[in-house]
Amino acid sequence: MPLNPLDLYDVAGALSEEERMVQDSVARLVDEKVLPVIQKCFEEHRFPRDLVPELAGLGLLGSSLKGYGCAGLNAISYGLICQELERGDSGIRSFVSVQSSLCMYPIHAYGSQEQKQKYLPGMARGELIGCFGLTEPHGGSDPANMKTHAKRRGTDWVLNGSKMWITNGAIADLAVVWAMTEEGIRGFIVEKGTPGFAAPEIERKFSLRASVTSALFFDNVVVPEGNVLPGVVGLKGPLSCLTQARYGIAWGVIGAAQACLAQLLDYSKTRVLFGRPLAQNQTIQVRLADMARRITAAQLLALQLGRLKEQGRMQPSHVSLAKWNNCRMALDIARDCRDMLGGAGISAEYVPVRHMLNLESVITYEGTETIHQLTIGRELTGLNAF
Ligand code: TGC
Ligand code: FAD
Repeated sequence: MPLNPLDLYDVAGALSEEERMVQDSVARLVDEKVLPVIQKCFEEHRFPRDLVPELAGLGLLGSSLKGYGCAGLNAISYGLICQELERGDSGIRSFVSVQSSLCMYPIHAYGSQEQKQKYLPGMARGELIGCFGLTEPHGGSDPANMKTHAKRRGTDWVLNGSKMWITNGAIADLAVVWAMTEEGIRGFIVEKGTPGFAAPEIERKFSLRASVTSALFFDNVVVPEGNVLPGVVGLKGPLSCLTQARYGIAWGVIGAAQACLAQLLDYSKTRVLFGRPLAQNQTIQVRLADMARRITAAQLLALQLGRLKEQGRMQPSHVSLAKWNNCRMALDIARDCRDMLGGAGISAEYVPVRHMLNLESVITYEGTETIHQLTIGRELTGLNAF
C-alpha cells in the first residue's frame, strides 16, 4: 500500500484514539470553515473574527488547561490542534496560541483565584479575547531590558511605556502586560477601556494579514493590585509562557508545510512540460523527496517533544531546537513550493505564497531563529553568548 506522502512514518498511527478524534475534528473545522474564507481575509487584511465561537465550541481555547471551562487535553492534542489550524493559516493558529498559551496560561499558572474565575471561563468560551505584551519597540529579543515600568501608588500601580507587534492587541478585552517594577518584572492584567491605555492596529503588513497585530501604549494607566499576577516575579514569568506557545508553534508549522506540499504534489503531477509531468523529472523528485524528509523529521521531533512534555521532562532548550528546526523547515518548503509552481506560485489561487509570507513572521516571533540557535549554543557549551 502506498504511504501517506504527508505522514510517511505514520505518526497518526502513534496517536491515541482521543488524540486522533481531536485532530479529525479540528481538521474538519479547518476544511469547512477556515479554508473557504482565509485567502480573502488575507487579501483584505482581516482577521475572521466570526470563527472565534467555532474555535471555542470545539474547546480549542485554553485546551490544555484544567478547570474553568477548559478542555484539559494533553500536550500532543494541543500540538495537533496547532498543526491543523496552521494548515489553514498561521494567523488562526496565532490567535489560538496567544489566547491559550500567552494569556490564559499565565492567569492559570500565576493568577489569583479571583482572576482565574473572572477571566478564564469567558476566555474559554471566546467571549473575552486576550493578548500578551512583552516586546517593546527598541528590541524584542532582549526583554530583560524592558522600559515599560509600573510604580506603586497606594494600593494601585501606575503603568507607563509601550509594547510593539502585539497579536490580538486591537481586539483584546484584556492584555497580560509585563512591566519592570522595583521587585523585578511583573505581570499586569490591563482591561480594554482603562484610561490611558490604547491598542492601535499595525496596518500595511505583508505577513499574517489574517491576524490582528497592534502596538500597546500605557500613559499613566492605573492598575489595581487585584489585577497584578501574584504568582511570579522575574523574566521567568513571561519566558515560561513562551515555552508553552513555542511548543505549539513547533507543531503548527508542520501543518503549513503539509498544505504547501499537498498542493505542489497535485500540481506537479498534472503540469506537463517537455512532454511529461513536471513530477517525472529527477530534480523535481529530489526536491519533493527532500520536503518529505524534512516534514517527517519535524513530525518525529514534535512527537518526542510532546512525550517529554507529558512526562514533565521538557526543557526550554528542547523547545528552542524544535521551534528553530520546524520553522526553518516550513519556511524553506513554502518558498521551494512557491518556486516549483512557477508563475502560478505568486497567485492567490495557490497556498504556498501565503504560507511563505506568514512563516516569515513565525520564524521571527516567539524568539528569532538566532535566539534559539544561541539558546542551543548555550546549552552545549555552558557559555552565554547573548
Ligand atoms: P535568562 O537568564 O536566560 O533567563 C532569565 C530567567 O528565566 C528563566 N528562563 C525560563 N523559564 C521558563 N521558560 C523558559 N523558556 C526560560 N528561559 C529562561 C531562567 O531560568 C531565569 O530564571 P531565574 O530564576 O534564574 O531568574 O534570560 P536572558 O535575559 O539571558 O534571556 C534569554 C533569552 C534571550 C533566551 C530570552 O530573553 C528570549 O527568549 N528572548 C526572545 C524573546 C521572545 O521570544 N519574545 C517573544 C515575545 S511574544 C511573541 O512573540 C508572541 S507571537 C505569538 C503569536 O502570534 O503566535
Ligand atoms: P530585534 O530583537 O531587534 O532583532 C533584530 C535582529 O537581530 C534579528 O535578526 C535577531 O535575530 C538579531 N539578534 C538579536 N540579538 C542578537 C544577538 N545577540 N546576536 C546576533 N543576532 C541577534 N511580541 C509580543 O510580546 N507579543 C505578541 O503577541 C507578539 N506578536 C507578534 C506578531 C507578529 C506578526 C510579529 C512579527 C511579532 C510579534 N511579536 C510579539 C514580537 C516578536 O516576538 C519580536 O518581533 C521578536 O521577538 C524579535 O524582536 P524584534 O522584532 O524587536 O527584533
